[in-house]
Amino acid sequence: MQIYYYYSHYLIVATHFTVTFMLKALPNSDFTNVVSTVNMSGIEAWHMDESEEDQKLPHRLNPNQSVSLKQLEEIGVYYWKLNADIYENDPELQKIREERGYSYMDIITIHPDKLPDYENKVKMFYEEHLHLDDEIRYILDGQSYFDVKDINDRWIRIAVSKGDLITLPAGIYHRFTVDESNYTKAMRLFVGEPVWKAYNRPADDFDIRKAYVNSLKCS
Ligand code: KMT
Repeated sequence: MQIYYYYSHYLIVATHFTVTFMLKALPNSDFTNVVSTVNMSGIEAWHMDESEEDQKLPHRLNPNQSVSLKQLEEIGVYYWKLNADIYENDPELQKIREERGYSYMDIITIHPDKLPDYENKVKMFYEEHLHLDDEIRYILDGQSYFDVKDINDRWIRIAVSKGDLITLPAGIYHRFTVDESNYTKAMRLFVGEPVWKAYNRPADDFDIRKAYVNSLKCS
């Protein structure tokens, strides 16, 4: 009996050290992403249908064509799962902000009663556009969709909800919409002073667009 106790104790300790070592051996962003993958309770992405119906619907293909985290990373989209209940004092969020220089933050609540000119803003967010900087959003409550264009110019819909921190690279064509719940509260992060300007498609002549397209060719 005692020998079994020592053996199982040994196994637990050995597994702990092996996993810790494997995670620490990875570069920092990979470390965070692996941890996120382990804790992941649900970012989900899929290729969209072509229907012009209500933007707030899921727009899945039938059968569904899901898109993995790895495929998202290949087009420069990164993801972390955090504990949004402690966002005001979260060392993990703090670490990401320090490492990546996300010095600016504000909080936006997208809801008909909270956001002036709600319906027009929802339409505006849904125009296909790019930014000159990364778009970094941490979902504190509710849920919504970020759509990004893949390498073949097909829409990928990414469902985000409480605890999801997502970064979209500068130069990627994308758009945003609430779902039918009409509610998302999100932290907007930025390196330095925020620049909200969106350039609607076509914006192919921008240097940032060319750099982004080149980065895809090289990867
Ligand atoms: C913005 O800049 O306000 C947006 O991108 C809207 C979506 S925030 C979840």
